[in-house]
Amino acid sequence: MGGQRSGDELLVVGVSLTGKRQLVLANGKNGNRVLGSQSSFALNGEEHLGSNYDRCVFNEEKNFKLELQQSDDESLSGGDFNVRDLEVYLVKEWKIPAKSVATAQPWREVPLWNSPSLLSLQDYVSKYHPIEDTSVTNVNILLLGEVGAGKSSFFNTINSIFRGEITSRACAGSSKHSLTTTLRKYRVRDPSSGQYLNLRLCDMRGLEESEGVKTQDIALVLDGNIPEHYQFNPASHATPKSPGFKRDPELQDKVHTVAFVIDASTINVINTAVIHQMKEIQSLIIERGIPQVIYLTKLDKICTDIDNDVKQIFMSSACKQAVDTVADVIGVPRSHVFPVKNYEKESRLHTPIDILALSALRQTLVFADDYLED
Ligand SMILES: Nc1nc2c(ncn2[C@@H]2O[C@H](COP(=O)(O)OP(=O)(O)OP(=O)(O)O)[C@@H](O)[C@H]2O)c(=O)[nH]1
Ligand SMILES: [Mg+2]
Repeated sequence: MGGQRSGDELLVVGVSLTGKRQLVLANGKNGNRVLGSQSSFALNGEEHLGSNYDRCVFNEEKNFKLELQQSDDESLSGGDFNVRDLEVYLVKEWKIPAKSVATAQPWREVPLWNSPSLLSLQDYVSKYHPIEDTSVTNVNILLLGEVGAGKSSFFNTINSIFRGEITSRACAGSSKHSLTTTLRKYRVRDPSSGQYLNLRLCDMRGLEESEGVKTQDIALVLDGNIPEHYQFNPASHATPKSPGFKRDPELQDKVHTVAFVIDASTINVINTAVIHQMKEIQSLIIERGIPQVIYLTKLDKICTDIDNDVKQIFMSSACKQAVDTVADVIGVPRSHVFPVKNYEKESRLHTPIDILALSALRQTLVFADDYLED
């Protein structure tokens, strides 16, 4: 398949898959629906090609080639294998992976990418206790963000660091709707002490336009009313009659810091409904005086230098630009935005990846203490 980028719009002119099936992607002018030989169906259910179809290679002329895998054509065609010829599909925005442009100076203080630096961060997190004179023994950090942003992967990354090997306790992957459907308050064990860390990473269903979690449910999560394992229902929010609903939550049950998890490779195309919901959620967070941070993920997808070597993150102009944009769009100080690279393709731990994730977590714990102090 091929196409040409023009301005901010990318026109995909056709697809021809080898074998019997022929697919040509349709555009949005037919209400984003395409005609198969016998039926009509929504293309991919969305206005843009999802992360399932992002194996996109650009050449110097900005022509691109999208490499589809065998499994893609089923999801593209909605399982309709009678599809032969479809119309052109218009992709509204496609971020071209930035060429490696290094800034003259690092845009933020660069950590020492070595084992002592990692050990000191690990030591801080494993010895962390919420400030005394509160009843709180564990701080609750809520991971919140769009479907597929990397919330569960961030928990897996932290858990892997302490386990000393790549782990995958939380289910992570690409899917049209949120893979995580319940509220999980994950604890992390530090094998060196045999103790659990004094924090919980709360993972939940992602935000999305149609089937996402309701803002009312998020208010209840912030206030500690919703129990662990609660199954979010996109059609209706929790009520005091919901199973396990906590009518009188204590400070220990509440969220003490919110970490918005944002996919750097899609910040320019975040669905406006999702941004609107994030703003509503922010009002709830601000009303409650809860600190907020941003974990900016998938930077390896916007800068080839970072993909090759995570240590380049603070020298990458694409990363700096992404941090500036997200701070502006979400409305938080840039110092609250933490670039991270989650474990996803790696088969062993890498010190720089660990340092980025633990630096983000360390600062989040400092903010959580600020909240508890007040
Ligand atoms: N390249 C890259 N991929 C990532 C990164 N973080 C997560 N991913 C991938 O993105 C996909 C979605 O990650 P998840 O952790 O499942 O995202 P989520 O926010 O939990 O998504 P839902 O539970 O579906 O709302 C997975 O395929 C991950 O492997 C990252 O930093 N870089
Ligand atoms: Mg998840």
